Parts: sequence; structure tokens; C-alpha cells
Amino acid sequence: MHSLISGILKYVLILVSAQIVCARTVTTINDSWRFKSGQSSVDQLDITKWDQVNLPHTWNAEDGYIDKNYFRGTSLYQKDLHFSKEDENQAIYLQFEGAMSFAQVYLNGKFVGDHKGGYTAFGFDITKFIVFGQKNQLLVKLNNENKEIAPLHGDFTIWGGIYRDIRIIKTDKLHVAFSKFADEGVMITTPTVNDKLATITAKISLCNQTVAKKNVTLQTIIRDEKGKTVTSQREKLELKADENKTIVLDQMVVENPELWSPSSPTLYTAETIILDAKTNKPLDRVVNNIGLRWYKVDAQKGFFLNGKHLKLVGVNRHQDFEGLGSALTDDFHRRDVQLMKEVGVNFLRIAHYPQDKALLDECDRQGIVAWEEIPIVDIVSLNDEFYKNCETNLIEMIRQHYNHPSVVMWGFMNETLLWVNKTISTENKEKYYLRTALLAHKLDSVAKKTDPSRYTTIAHHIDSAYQKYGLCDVTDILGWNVYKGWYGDKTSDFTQYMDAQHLEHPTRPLIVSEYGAGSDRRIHSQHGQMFDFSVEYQQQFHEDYLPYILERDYIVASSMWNMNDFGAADRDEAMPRINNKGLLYYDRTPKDVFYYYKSMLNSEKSIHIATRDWDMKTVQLTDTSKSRVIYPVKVYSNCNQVELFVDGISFGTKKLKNCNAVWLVSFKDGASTLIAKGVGNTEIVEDATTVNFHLLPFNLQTCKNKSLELGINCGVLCDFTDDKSKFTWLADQPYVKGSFGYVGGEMYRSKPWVSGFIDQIWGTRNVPLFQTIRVGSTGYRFDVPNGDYEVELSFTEPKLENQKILPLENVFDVIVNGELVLPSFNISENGGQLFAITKKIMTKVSANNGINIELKTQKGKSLISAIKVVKINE
Ligand code: GCB
Ligand code: CA
Repeated sequence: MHSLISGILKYVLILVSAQIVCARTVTTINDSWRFKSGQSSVDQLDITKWDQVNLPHTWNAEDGYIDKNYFRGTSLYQKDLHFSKEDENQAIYLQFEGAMSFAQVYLNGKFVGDHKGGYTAFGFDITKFIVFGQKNQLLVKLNNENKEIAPLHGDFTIWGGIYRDIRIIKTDKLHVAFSKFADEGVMITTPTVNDKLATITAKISLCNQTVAKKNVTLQTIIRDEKGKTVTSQREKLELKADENKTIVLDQMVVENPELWSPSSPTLYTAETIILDAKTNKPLDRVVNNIGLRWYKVDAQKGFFLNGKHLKLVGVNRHQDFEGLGSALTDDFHRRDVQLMKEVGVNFLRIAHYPQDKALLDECDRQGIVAWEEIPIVDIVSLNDEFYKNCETNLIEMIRQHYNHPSVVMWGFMNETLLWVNKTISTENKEKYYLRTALLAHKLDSVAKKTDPSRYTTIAHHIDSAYQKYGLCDVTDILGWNVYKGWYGDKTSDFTQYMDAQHLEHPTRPLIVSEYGAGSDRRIHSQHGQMFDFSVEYQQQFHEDYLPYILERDYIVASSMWNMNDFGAADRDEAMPRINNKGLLYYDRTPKDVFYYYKSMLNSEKSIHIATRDWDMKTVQLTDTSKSRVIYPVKVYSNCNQVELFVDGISFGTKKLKNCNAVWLVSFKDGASTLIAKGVGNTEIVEDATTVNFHLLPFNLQTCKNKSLELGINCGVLCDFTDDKSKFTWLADQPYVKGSFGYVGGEMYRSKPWVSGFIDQIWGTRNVPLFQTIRVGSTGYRFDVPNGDYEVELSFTEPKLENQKILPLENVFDVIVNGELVLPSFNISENGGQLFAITKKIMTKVSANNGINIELKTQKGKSLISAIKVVKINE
């Protein structure tokens, strides 16, 4: 009994002392907000009728996925806050991790402050605005229009809202200062790091908000990963009433440091405590992670970490997620870094803006080397206000993420000359170039002054104007965004470009800051082509690029575009409002190409059968005598050799080249089980999956007495599968007797390298089916058996102005088995310009004549996007 009581007492004592040690409390206030979209003033509004929301929140979670002109404007957030009488002698700080993008904050009707910039944290000391012991009204007026705030434009959606955490920090009136740049108040540097020894110092800002002089002890404790104190120091200080003081600590020495690196991301912690000198009572406390590492960039040999060469290979990452926009809880950010680790990359370009602290913390823990940047993208404003905001955002980013060992370089511009020709008049161009270069120089010096320990960097697209106006030599490192083989040219032109750059400017450290290709899991092709969005072309693109990058030491780092599909509301591609160049789908399901990277970069043995992006295939047999189809199966693996089994039968062992091998497998109708096994490994590496084939006969007459449903994706060499119904329209093919296909005509290409055209098509989910068109065909034939059929004809008309291929007016008769079903059909006049038009027509097939669809031109050319033929009755 006695021991129980003393046990409880001890527990209570621990609790009490624990409470005292928590000199600072940090609590989110993400819950129970009221939200009013499209309002800028509270007057005459009944707040109880506003939406009730929790943070993180974006007001574009719906329209950001539908409408190019998603809502950009002002909205209001309101929340009641309670502070007790006991809080009265505390200092209270309101911290926003991020709100898009111009925030004005009011407490109890009084203006507290504002912030410009949607991606950096900010905060305010709200102590003097609080009424203690009562309800306090917090109001945030937020606008995501960005007239003078970067980015002014960009290939990504500007999700409005308070999309990151908000916190209340309560601490003693004497505390680690709340900085106007919303940093930690403790800026840690490691002046010396080598194998034998590291030194650590910090700049600490303190603030005494009491009316009396105070004596305090400032204590810093450095601990290792196990929590053991490695070194510490105490310093006595006197702070006058109302004084702010910045202290630079004496250097502390860590002997035989455990270095931070991607393979061993050891972290130390630095605990900063302010104690009352008399009572020893802790007044405030903050903790930061430290990584001990040193690094160097060499224009010839690349990146060196802790004295050893480290090829940096990685990804860019946008922060948003399918259906949620940017409103993500921290676990999403951590999970993405874990996926990076799984794929085996060691480098991350945090594009194109500062991201959540949770992401950087995870990079520190997982050992990902990072480039972080502010979002000056596509175009700059020549206005002073814009310059000032850019500078402030840059300082905020650097100071806020200063202590993260993962960050080794700061960036501040991406493709700033991209929009010159679109938006700047000829007479103003020269001025634009010069001012952009001036801004770059200014920001570079701001970055170096704010953080002399890190490199600066910049990303350009391929345009000689960057060189001409000196924009290539502003920063320590230069990034090129290269899309050869996607926006024109060939993938092999990539190396030519990079090698020539390196040869001409041998002292410039170069990064391939972007390269990538889009894909859509509904689109497949055995003849993948640039800009067809097929899964197969994206794989080929990366299989071409990555080996080039790995072979070249002068390429300091590379970051493929992009880790994940992301919201880009301006895009009208296969997946409108989305940029689909991800290694992962928008919901972070890995695409098969993810495993190419994994095989290449993660040294752990792995194997992956690359059929997951399309596991229900419809394929037509190639001739009458066959009942099986020959179809390629690709396996990604870093095993030297792999054996493939289909339904238990071996299809042989293959040596892998570039971490992949392709087997030509003969498949039966229905499901087949695939197993791939790494050969000659001590551990078992294998992968198994199922794929389904729906085989269509070559000779359609053999479909008698069977259900028959077939489709053709006119105008492109890609199969298209509806991701909901799973129906597949096969790639366009010429008519051959007994089978089906087109008679005459050509593929419509809006640009030489684009299959089809790129504009939003309304009224359909199956946008790519419509974006690809056969033009000038005289018809299609289907040699189907006798019976009653439904024929579904799909049309759309692209924009006809400013294109060379199509006449401005196109009128044609559609005749099905001799019956004029669509006389003088003009797609536009039927509402079909950029709109999906589908006509279902019944027809009877008799005397083994099949279905003959004639497209008879009256004016211009015939156009057709897709055809589906379904047998209804015998
Ligand atoms: C770029 C841009 C990036 C785009 C990307 C693309 O060069 O820097 O913001 O999203 O190309 O997909 O075109
Ligand atoms: Ca089509």
C-alpha cells in the first residue's frame, strides 16, 4: 500500500515537473473554423450560416479540378479563441504554416498584420490584442489572386485557402524571439565538419517583454540520436526591460561526429532552454535537428558529400493530392518522402515553392538532399512591390528552413523568360530581360547574405536569351529543364544539348533540373510516340534519359519531372487540369515506370512485372489461324537475369539491360498468372500478378452466336480504355478483309509532334478518345456477322482557326449500310466544337455484308474520333 502511494506520488511529481519543463506550449488551432467563400467583409453577414471547416482547407478542392477559371479572389475564415486569465502573463504568438497567398489577420476587430506569399510561414505576436478570460474573434481575410506576389503564372494550380497548420504558441514573456520572418529564432551553423570533429554554433534571438531587467541562463544541449548529451553550454545573460538581444554561441565541439548522408542520415538535436537565473525555472525551450555534413560542387566531377562523390539523382515534387488540392495533413508530406526513399532517389527539388515543414523534417530523417526555391515562375513583374515580396519570401524560406541539413541549395527562379513572347511587347522586351537579370542578381546576393553556407541555383528552359542576358552565371549552380523528346525533338537530343553546354561552359556546375513525359493509364501503345500520353512512351522516355544522366559526372544532379501527377488547371491535355508527368499517379499509386527508377536507383534487389498500369487488355488476334495473341511483357529489375513464367510455363531467362527485359508471350483469352523470378540471387526476388486478355478474333465472322462489342480509337496508334467501364477502343488500323478498320485518311496532328490536339473537350470523361481524330477518311468497315447492330459514332471538331491541316468548314454525309444517317453533317453546327458528340445508330447486317460506314465529303474533310459497334440481336 505504502509503495503504491509513494509510486503515485512519484508519478504526480513527474507530471508536475514535466509541466514545468514544457515552458512553451505549441498547439494547433485547425479545428472548427467558419468559412465564407467570395466575401471580403464581415459586415451584415451571419457567421453562424458560414460553412464549418477544419484546416487544412482549400476552397478550390472542387473547381480546381473542373474549371480553368477556378475561383481566385477573397474569402474569409473565422474562429473563436479562448484564453484564460492565467494566460495573461504569457507571450502569445499566432503562427500560420502557410495560407494562399495574401492574408490579413484581425483579432477582435483589430488589424493584427498581413502577409504576402502563399508558401512561407508567417506569424504575429497577438498578446496585446487578446481579451483574457473571454471569447476572442479571429478573422482571416485571404486572397489567392497574386497580382504582386510570386508566382504570377505557372503550370500549377494556385489553391486558395489556409492549407497548412495554424498554431498558438504560448511561452514566458522572456522567450526565444518570434521573428518577423517566422523562423525558429535559433539559427544553427556548423562552421567545421570533418571525419574527426565538428563544431556547432547558433545565433539565438531573445526577447524580454517584461517591464523589468531579467537575469537568465541560456542553455544549449547537443544530443546524439540516442539522446545522450554530446556537448552543452550555459551562459548567463542580462536582458533589460523590453530588450531584444541576439546571442552568438561559442562554438561547441563534437568529436568523431556521426555524419549525415543519404545512406546514414544521422541527426543530432540542439535543445535551447532559457532558465530564470535565480530560480532555475525554465522560461522557454525550443529544439532543432542538426545534421553534420559538408559538401562541395565541382563543375567536372559533380557533387561531393563528406568528401565522397555522390551522384545526386532525384525528383521534383509538387505538394497536392488527388481530390484534395493542397489541403494536406502532414502525413501526406512524410509519405511522399518515404516513397522517394523507396524508389531510391537521393535528391529532391522542392518545386516550385517552399513546402511543409513536415516534408523537410522527413528529408532530414530519410537522407534526401534538397534544393528548395521560391516560386518566381514563367514571368516576373517589373514592379517594385513584386521585387520586395520576392525578396521577403526568399529570406523567409531561407530563415525558416535554415536548420534543415537536407537543404544544400536555394533557388529563386524557374523559366522566367518563358512568357516573354506571350506577354511582353517588342519594345519592352529588352527592358524585361535586363530587369529580370537585375532581380536575379539581387536575389542571389540576398540568398548569400542570409545564408553564406549554402549554394544558390536557378532553373532555365532552353532559350539562348538566358545566356545573352547573363542569367546563366548569376547563381553557383545552373539548372536546365530539358524536354527533348516531349515538347519536340528526340530524347537523344538531350545529351547533345547537355554535352555542348558543358563543353562551352566547363566551369559551370550543371543540374538537369527537369525532364519528363506525360502518361495516362487509359492510353497504351506498342508504338508509343511523343505526346501521345501512352504509358509506354513515358517508360521509353525515362529509359532513354536516366542512363545518360548516370554516365555523366559533370551532371551534378538530376530531378525528373515529376514525382507525382499534380494539379495544373491551365492544362487541356489527356487529363484536363492535370499535369500527368508523374512517376506516381495523383493518388500516389506507383506507375510501372516508378519501378524502372527503383530498379536503377535502389540497390536492394527488386523485380516488377510492368503490366499493372493495364491489367485488362483487349487485343485483336493477328490472323485467322490463331487463338492466342503474342504480346510483350516488360519486367523491371536490378537482378542480372530474370525468368518469366506464364501460367506455370517458363518463357525463358533473360539478361536485363538498363534494368529491363521484354518477353514476347503468347496469351490465351481470359486471365493469366505471371511470375517473374530473379535468377542467381541468394535471396528470393520475385513478383507475381494477373493479367486479363479479352481476345477479339481476326476474322469477325467467327464471332457468330457470341456477344460482340468492339471499338476503334480513330486517328491514333493508341488503345484507349475507359477507366470506369473498362471498355477498350483499339488503336486505329487500316481495313483488311474479314476484320475492321479505316479506308483512307490520315491522323490529325495539331503540331508535328502531337498526336491529335490539345484542348479541353467538354461533355466526356474520355477526353483523349476525342482529341485524336482521323481526317479525310472515306469510311470504316467492320466485317461482322449478320444481325442487328448498334453503331456508336463519336465526333468532335478542334478549333479551326490558326491550324494548317483542316479547312475552316467541314461538312460530310454519314452513310451506314447505304442509309444516310447524318446528312450534311457539320460537327460545329451540331454543337460539337470542342464538345463530345456521340450518335448511336441502329443498323441491320445481312448477306454477310458487314457494316460499311461511309464518310462522304461535301466540303472540307471528314472527321471522326471513335467508333463502337455492338451486336444487339442475331
Ligand atoms: C517546366 C516547368 C514546370 C512544368 C513542366 C511541364 O519546364 O518548369 O513547371 O510543369 O515544364 O510539365 O511542362
Ligand atoms: Ca480518337
